[in-house]
Order: sequence, then C-alpha cells, then structure tokens
Amino acid sequence: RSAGLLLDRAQKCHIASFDVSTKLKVGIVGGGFMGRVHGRSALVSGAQIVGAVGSSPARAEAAAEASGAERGYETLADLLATDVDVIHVCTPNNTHREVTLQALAAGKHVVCEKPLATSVADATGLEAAAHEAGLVGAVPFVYRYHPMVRELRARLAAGEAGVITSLHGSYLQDWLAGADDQNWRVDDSTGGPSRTFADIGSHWCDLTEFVTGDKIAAISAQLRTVRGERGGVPVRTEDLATAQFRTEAGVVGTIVVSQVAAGRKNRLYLEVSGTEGSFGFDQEDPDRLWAGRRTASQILTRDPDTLSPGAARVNRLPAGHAQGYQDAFDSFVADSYAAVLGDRPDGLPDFAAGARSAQLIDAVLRSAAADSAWITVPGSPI
Ligand code: SOE
Repeated sequence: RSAGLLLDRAQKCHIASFDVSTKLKVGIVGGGFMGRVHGRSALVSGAQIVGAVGSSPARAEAAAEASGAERGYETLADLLATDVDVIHVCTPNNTHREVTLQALAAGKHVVCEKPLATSVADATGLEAAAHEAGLVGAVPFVYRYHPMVRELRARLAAGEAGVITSLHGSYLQDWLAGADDQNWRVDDSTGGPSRTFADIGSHWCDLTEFVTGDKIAAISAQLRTVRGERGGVPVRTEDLATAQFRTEAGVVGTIVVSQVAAGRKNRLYLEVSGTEGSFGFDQEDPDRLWAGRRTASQILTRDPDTLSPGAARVNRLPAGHAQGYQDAFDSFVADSYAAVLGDRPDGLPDFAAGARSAQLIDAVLRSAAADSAWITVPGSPI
C-alpha cells in the first residue's frame, strides 16, 4: 500500500481521497456526536467503515447508523477480530485507555478522542504503547487543520510578529449553562477529574503551542463550578477555568475557558501580540485571520492563491467557498490515514500531543487545588 493523497492542482485544493488500492478499513467505537463526526471524515477520506460498537451490545446497530458503518458489532473484541486497520475511539473519556490498549494489542492503529486519558500516567502509557507497537496514534486536536491556523503558524515562523510579547484568548461554550444540563463529561467518574479545561482548554493550549512552536512552561489556574449540582446530583468537575502562564521563551499569557458562557457556542479565540505584528484567530470565523500592524492592519482570507504552502496543504475548497469544523476534521483524519499508510504529515497531533495535553490539564488541577500556586509543567526547563 502506498499513500494516495491526491492534489487537485487546478483548484489548488487538497482533496483527501485515496485511490481504491489504498482503501483503509476502519471501525468506530462510540455512537455519539463525535462518532458521527469521525464517521463522516472517514467516508470523505475514502475509508470503508466496516463496523461500529456502541455503549452496549444492544446499541451496536444504533452506533453503526450514527457513524455510517456497514454494521454493528456487539463487542469491541468482535470488531478487533476483523481485518480492520484503524479504530476510532469516540467513547467517554474513562474508557479511552482500555479501548485503545485493546486496539493496539490487536495490531490496529488508533485515532482516540481527547483527552487521550484521564491521568498523566495513563496518557503517557498509551503514548509508549503505540510507540512500542509501531502503530499510529492520533488525537483530534483538529483546529490545527484550519488553513488560517497553518497560515498563522507559517507567519509566526517567518518572524512576522517580531518579538512575541503576549498570548491571550478564550474558549467559551454555553451548552452546559442550564441548571440541569447534563452530559457524561460532567460526571468525573466518566469524564475524568477535569471537565471544561480537559474538553476545550486542551484545544486552546494545543493550538497555541502549535502555532508558536513555544511551550507553556508554568501555569497558575483557578477553577469554578457554578452549577454545584445538576438534576439533584452533586457536580465535582469545573464549569470554567482561568489561568495565566509563561512559556519556555518567556512569553506571558492568559486564558478563560467556560462551558457556562451564554451566547457563546464554540468560540475559541487566540490572539498573539508581537512588537511588529499581531494576529487574531476565531474558530467560529475560521476562514479569516486578523493581521494587526501599527499601520495598515488587515483581515487575511483563505484564498488558495495567497496561502503559504503549509496552509494550502490543508485547504479543501476554492476561495469564497466557506470551510469549517467538519472540513478541519476531514483533513485531520486524512492525515491520520496518510500516517497509517507510511507518510509523516506535518503537524499531525499524535499520542505525544495527547500526553502533553494531559500534563497541562494535570498542572491546572494541581495549581487550582493549591490556591493558584504556580506549577511548573513537567519537562519544562524553567
Ligand atoms: C464538546 O465540548 C465538544 O464537542 C468538544 O469535545 C470538542 O472537542 C470541541 O471541538 C467542540 O465541543
């Protein structure tokens, strides 16, 4: 098998489809919202979704229908016994470790939802297990796949910001703002000890480190649980988190993440300020990038004629044809499959990124538990 990504040169768009000889067989574990998103991307990438597993044997067919799989399998073992190449893990966080370990042990490549695991030890264990098995492990930090994010990364690497002075931003949602809004993520026994930071703060930190190439070295955080109980059940995970941090390069920054911010749906905003130039990216307006200057600030748009090569590689549609969340997901899955087929796609978030994220989540929890004490993120030189 050889990687068969086709580039449509006429439209300068990266079309993520494989020729028939490279069709991968994939299976999806979990039939919720993320299972559907993964399933769509698998189909767009030309894979055959041979099966799905649900939260119980009885829900296998429902999971298959949700994800677009050919059929349901009653157990994970049944699905792993097939000649499936890749397993997508879209189950609640507390099951990621077990499902992923079983898949790796069966010789399958894995795309596992974030957070990769609910503890640092488990996440680093999965990174090691994938490495030892020689299998691909990918984690959908998919915002890396917006072309304007790649454009931002290229411009920062080219020095367009001058000296980067500060990083700030937020990731705000409102789907858990109601007094009785429920989800398995709210319950720490299924979602893990952090909810909002693990679920969406993790995206912001990954994106920031990805575009700057700099790492968060130390962090001071506060957590707040506004809805102390939901439907009469006590809540132990945070509704929102705030943090300030400094990076290995000495840049300072702040972030607010919340799932109880009425009116904000999936609003990740990142601003990079520099002495020569500043940039602002809004995930809900992903085809544009604010490029600030002391004079003549601009709004850059996703025009394949002007994109840097790294951004053009993940571009999917001609200028003026809006791209969004599912497109970014499609590009991520296409790159994951290219890695399975032997490529080394630039910027693919792998299990090392998932383990890195677990370190940051853990640092936030430890800081908040110690009255916002500064915590050095393990592996940082400070
Ligand atoms: C729910 O908070 C969620 O679906 C996250 O789990 C995703 O990672 C994010 O992309 C959108 O919101």
